[in-house]
Amino acid sequence: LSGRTWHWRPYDAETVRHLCQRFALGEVTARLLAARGITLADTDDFLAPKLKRWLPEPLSLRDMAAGVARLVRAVTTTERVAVLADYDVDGATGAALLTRFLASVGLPTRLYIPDRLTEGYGPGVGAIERLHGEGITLVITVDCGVNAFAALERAASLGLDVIVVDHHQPPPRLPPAIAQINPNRADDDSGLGHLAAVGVAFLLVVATNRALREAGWYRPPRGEPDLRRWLDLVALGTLCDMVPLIGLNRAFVRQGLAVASLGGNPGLARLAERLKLGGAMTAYRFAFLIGPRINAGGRVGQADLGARLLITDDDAEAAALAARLDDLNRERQRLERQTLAAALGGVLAVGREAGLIWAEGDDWHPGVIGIVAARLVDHFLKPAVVVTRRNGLATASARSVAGFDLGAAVKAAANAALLLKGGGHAMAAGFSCESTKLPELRAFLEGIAAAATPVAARRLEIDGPLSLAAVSPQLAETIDGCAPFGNGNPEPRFVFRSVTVDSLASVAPSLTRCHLVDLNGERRQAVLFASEHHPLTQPLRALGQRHCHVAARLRHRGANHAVELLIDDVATDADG
Ligand SMILES: [Mn+2]
Repeated sequence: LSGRTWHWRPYDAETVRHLCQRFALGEVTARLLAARGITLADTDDFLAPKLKRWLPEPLSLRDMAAGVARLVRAVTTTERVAVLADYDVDGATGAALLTRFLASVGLPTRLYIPDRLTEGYGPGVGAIERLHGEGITLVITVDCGVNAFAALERAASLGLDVIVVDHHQPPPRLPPAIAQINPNRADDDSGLGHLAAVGVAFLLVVATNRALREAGWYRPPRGEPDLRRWLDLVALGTLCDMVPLIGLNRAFVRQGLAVASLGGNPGLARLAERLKLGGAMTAYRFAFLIGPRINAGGRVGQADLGARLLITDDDAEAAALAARLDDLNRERQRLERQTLAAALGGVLAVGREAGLIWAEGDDWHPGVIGIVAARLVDHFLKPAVVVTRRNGLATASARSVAGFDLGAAVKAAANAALLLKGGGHAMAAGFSCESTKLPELRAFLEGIAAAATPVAARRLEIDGPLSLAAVSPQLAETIDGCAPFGNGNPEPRFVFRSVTVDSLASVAPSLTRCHLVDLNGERRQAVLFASEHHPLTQPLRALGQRHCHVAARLRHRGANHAVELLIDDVATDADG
């Protein structure tokens, strides 16, 4: 009913049979593994990813050796060091990891998180001059810096050393730095391009720790820190940055979630408490409940709150910061709802024939337009641009679907002199321009979108049919064995055939609850997250007692581990 087509994830029946026999797996699990390309030889590493097995030699990253040598010198001579990071979760966790590690080896550091609204993204010339003025002699940038020509050239001219720890796509020529540690450098052959910045930062920590040990830094009474206790930070940043959950990332997340469940980080513990998250930490909780609160400060409040929450060891401060971030997140949600409603209203008023969704308004909060663009993509399954206008200036955030290279389109617009500045990658981009240029710019981008054929957003991948009777806490636990899910390891989705939808109730603005009932009278709780305007909401209500097929994922609910179904799409026989 949403306009998407359903596709079975293909798998090899022979592999499924072997997996069942060799590993005593249930048929459903074996099917999931086979559909994800996991072979017999990989199965152990997949089901129980060990850090020891996946952790590479950190020095295999280009420039790692130079960065480690410089950092060791800073530690052993107690230099004044600053950690500068983006406010988002990857940046905040990377900054917290480096800050905690350096503090544990005796080096206090200065935290600097630029305000995206006033300073822009990454290190600016102003930040570099300020840190230099404070007597800082070494800056480590995390999750930013690879493109910061002006700032890094200024630092070089001031004699301020910089180590860049990043994973963003680098330009052909790199700005000057003591070390540019980035697995996505063209000349880096570590094969670690899937890491988030916090993952790269962890490798810097591993290598620096080893170098300090070899330099005799840990002679008593000074002890060596246990790096594993900070894997909670690595897992959080990795999950929230939406990098593929494969190889080392999988090991980081699995081990990090186990560490997080012990509650050793006061900030994370207080935040989980505030959200009433009892029990073990899960990938879902990190990605969708904790993560948005960590970066809420950067979106609508004060940029460094998230990083400070992750750094503090003071329980009272942790509780205060957790409360503040939770409040800011509520404010962000309110702004997001308001902006989404206004944007949807505008889009629906003009119809939806174009190959690109365009929404613009005055004084929409720049901190939420990216999220609103992502919601519009979910809704219309087309690339979306959300523009906020203020004082003759327009700022935009855009999200795409597979098959349409948004970054390239924005670059083309910049080359056509339509933008003041702009950049991004295939799936997400941002730009600013003069408001008077908007009509021309819109026509320009719609022209490019019309020529493209975005297809993937219209596909819904399905792992297979399942009966309602099979939906149980035991099955959910089995599926959790294949977690964490995300990019590169899609969460299992099943089809429940010939069911009716019963006791439908709208319980919140974007939340509908119901029961699915099959021909045998088996019932299960289900939930649909979709606003009133979502293409599924009205048709679902109009179904009545007619049979339909439901595509859904399993979700634990509450502390009692009941299982409910998260509805992704519904088809009737009329859909063919
Ligand atoms: Mn990142």
